[in-house]
Amino acid sequence: MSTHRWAWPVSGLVAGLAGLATSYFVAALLAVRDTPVVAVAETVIQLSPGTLVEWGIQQLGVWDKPVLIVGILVVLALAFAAIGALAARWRWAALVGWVLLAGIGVAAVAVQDAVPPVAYVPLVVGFITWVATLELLTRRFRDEPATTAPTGEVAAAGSRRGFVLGASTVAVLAVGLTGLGRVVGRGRRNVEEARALLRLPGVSEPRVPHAARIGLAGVSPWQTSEEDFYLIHTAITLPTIEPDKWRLRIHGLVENEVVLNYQDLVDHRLTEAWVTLNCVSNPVGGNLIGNAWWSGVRLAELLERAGVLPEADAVLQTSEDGWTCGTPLAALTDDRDAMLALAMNGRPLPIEHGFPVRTIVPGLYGFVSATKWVVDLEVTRFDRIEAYWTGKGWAEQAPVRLASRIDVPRSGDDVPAGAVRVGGVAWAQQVGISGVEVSVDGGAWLPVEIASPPTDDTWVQWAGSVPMEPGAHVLRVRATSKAGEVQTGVERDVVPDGATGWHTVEITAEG
Ligand SMILES: Nc1nc2c(c(=O)[nH]1)N[C@H]1C(S)=C(S)[C@@H](COP(=O)(O)O)O[C@H]1N2
Ligand SMILES: [Mo]
Repeated sequence: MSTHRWAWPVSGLVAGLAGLATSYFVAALLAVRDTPVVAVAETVIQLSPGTLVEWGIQQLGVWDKPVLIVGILVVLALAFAAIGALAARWRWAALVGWVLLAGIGVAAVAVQDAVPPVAYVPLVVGFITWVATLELLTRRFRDEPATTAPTGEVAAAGSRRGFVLGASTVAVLAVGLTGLGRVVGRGRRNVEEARALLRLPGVSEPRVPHAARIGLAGVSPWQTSEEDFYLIHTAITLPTIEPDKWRLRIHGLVENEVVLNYQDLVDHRLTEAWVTLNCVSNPVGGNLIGNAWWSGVRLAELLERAGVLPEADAVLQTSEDGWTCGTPLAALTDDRDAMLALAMNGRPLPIEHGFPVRTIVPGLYGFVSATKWVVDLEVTRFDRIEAYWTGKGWAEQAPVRLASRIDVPRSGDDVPAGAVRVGGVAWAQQVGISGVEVSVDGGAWLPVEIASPPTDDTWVQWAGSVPMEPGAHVLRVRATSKAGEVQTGVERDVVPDGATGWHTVEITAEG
C-alpha cells in the first residue's frame, strides 16, 4: 500500500487553501479593495457577454456574485488537488501550476481600475504560501519508495499519522486566518459604507483655474487625483474610524479643553484651499508630492476657542494609530489655511489619506504637520515633547524647501534635435515661485515660462523650449522663489529636513 496516492492531491488542496487564506488575510490587513479571488470574479463578469450576466442576475438575484465566487473556489479546489497529484510524478509541475494560477490572479487584478501596487502583495504572499506549504506537507513522503517492505509498514503508518497531523494543522490555521481576515475587513467595509453615505454641504467641487495650467503634455497634472496622490504612513493596518465615533481633544496649555465630534466640524464654517503636500523623504526629482483641493475647519479658530497659554510654542498631534508629530504653534494660528481637513478633491477623505479627519498645514513637510486619522492635539512646548520621526534623527522644524522637477523629457528619452519642449513643476509653498530656468550641458541658465496658480501654497507648472544639437545632453532645472531665493545646486540628502540639489535628466537628441 502507499500513502502517496491520496496524500499528494490532499497536500495540493491544503496548500492551495492555505495560500488563499494568507492572501485573503493580507488583503484585509492592507485594506486592498479586491482580494485576488474577487478580482477574478469581477474579471469574469467583465468578460462575460452582457446577456449571460443579465441572465445570471435574473436567475440568482443578489446571490449572483456569491454563486460566482463559490464556483471559482470549486474550480480552484479542483486545480489545487490536480496540482498536488501532478507533483507526485513531476515536482516542477506543481510550480508551473502555481505560477499559472497566480498569473491569472495578477492579470485579473491588473485589469481593474486604478490598481495601487499593494494590490499585488496578497498574490505574492499566497504564491509563497502555496509553494512552501506543498513542500512542507510532502517532505516526509517525497523520497519514500512507492512499494513498502514489511519493515516499512510501521514507518509508513508513522508518516501517515504525521502527514494527517500536519495537513490538519495547516487547514485549521487557514480557517482561523480567514476568520481573522473577515474581522479585520469588516471594519473597513463599514467605514467605506459610512464614507459613501456622507454628505458634506460646505464642500465644493474642485475647479482648476485656467491660469494654473501650462498646457504641455507630460507635465504632471496640476491637480493630483486621489489615485495618483502619494501615500506615506507607518500604520500596517489602516485605522478605520466611523465618523460618528470620531472625537478630537484639544488640551494641554490651554484655558479651556475642547472636545469636538465630526458633526461639530461639518456644522462649522469650512475653509477650502489648494495646497500641495510633500514628503520630506522625496528625493530630488521624486514623486512624493501632490496637489489637492482640501476642505476643512481652520485650526486657528479652534485653537482660539481653546485659549492658548502664552508659554506654548508647539502642538503635539496624535493619530488614532499612535503616530505623532510636533507642529509649530505659529503655523497653526497665523493667517495660512492650516486646517482639520474633511475632504480632498471635493469628496470625503479616502481612508488611506486619513478619513475621517486629517491635518493640512501649507508650507510644512507632512511628517511635522499632516497627521492622518488625527484624534488628539496637545498644546505644548517643543522642549517637552519628542514626536515619532524627530526621535529617529529627523528635524524638529521642517518648512518645505524651494525645489523644482523636470517631467518632460524623462531621463533616457530620445527627442528630435532642434527646439526641444521641456516642462515640469516647481514649488515653494507659503513663499511662491517667481521664475524657473533650465540649463543644457551646464551652459547658461535660460528662463522658461511659468503658470499662475491662484495661491503660493501650490506647485507651479513650467514649460519652455531649448535648442539642442544632435547628441547626448544633460538638462537641469532650478527655481527662484518670490522671496528672491535661488534654488541651490548643493546636493543634500533627505535626512534630516529635506533634499536639495538640481534635478537633472539625461537625454539624446537625434538629428
Ligand atoms: N497617522 C499618520 N499620519 C501621517 C503619517 C503617518 O505615518 N501616520 N505620515 C506623514 C507623512 S511623513 C506624510 S509625507 C504625509 C503623507 O500624506 P498622504 O499619505 O496623504 O500623502 O502624511 C503624514 N501623516
Ligand atoms: Mo513624509
